[in-house]
Amino acid sequence: MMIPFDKAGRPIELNLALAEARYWPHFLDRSNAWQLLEHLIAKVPYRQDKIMMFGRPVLQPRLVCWMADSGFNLKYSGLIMEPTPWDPEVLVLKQQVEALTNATYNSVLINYYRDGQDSMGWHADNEKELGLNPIIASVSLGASRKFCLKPNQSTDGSPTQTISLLLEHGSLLLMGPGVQNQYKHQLPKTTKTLGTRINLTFRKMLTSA
Ligand SMILES: O=C(O)CCC(=O)C(=O)O
Ligand SMILES: [Mn+2]
Repeated sequence: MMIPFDKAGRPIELNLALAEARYWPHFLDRSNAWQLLEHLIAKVPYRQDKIMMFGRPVLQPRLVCWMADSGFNLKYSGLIMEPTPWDPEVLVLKQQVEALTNATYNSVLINYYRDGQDSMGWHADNEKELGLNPIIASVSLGASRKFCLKPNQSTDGSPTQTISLLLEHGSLLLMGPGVQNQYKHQLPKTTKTLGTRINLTFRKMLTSA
């Protein structure tokens, strides 16, 4: 019998100190991934919120959609977002991610980066609603973008070093135990001319915000 997810192959271990993360460059095959990207561009109701930066309201540099089981609100950047109901293709993707990562999720934050100027600053996904040691699975579609991880503290007293990896079209990055507690991550802006990217971070909320 064919196991549908063995195409993803063996993941690359990131070998992080104090945390577990692994990366599957070919989680989705390329044509499925393009089809899914087009579907998500056309069908997902995105929003662009204003957040306070240095005391002034500014538009966030990306579009977002919070999709989750009913009743699971997300609190982020001082806003409460009520969930959009599951899109059927996102639910299929969720099941594929669950099978590969051996975990379950009840929500996903979908981020739409229109070009290299859209970005996400340093943060950890450590809201109390995610519990003590969240596992977050991140699927990337479209333009490849650099993703950075920076430890909160160095383990040997030397300055902390940022680890960068390229998140490619159709890939899956599993941020396992330790990543949200011991590291921060970001998706920096780039002056390179590149197209749209959509990233989906699947999460398991234990309670609603
Ligand atoms: O776009 C990415 O790769 C990162 C997204 C992210 O960190 C988040 O949604 O919390
Ligand atoms: Mn994050």
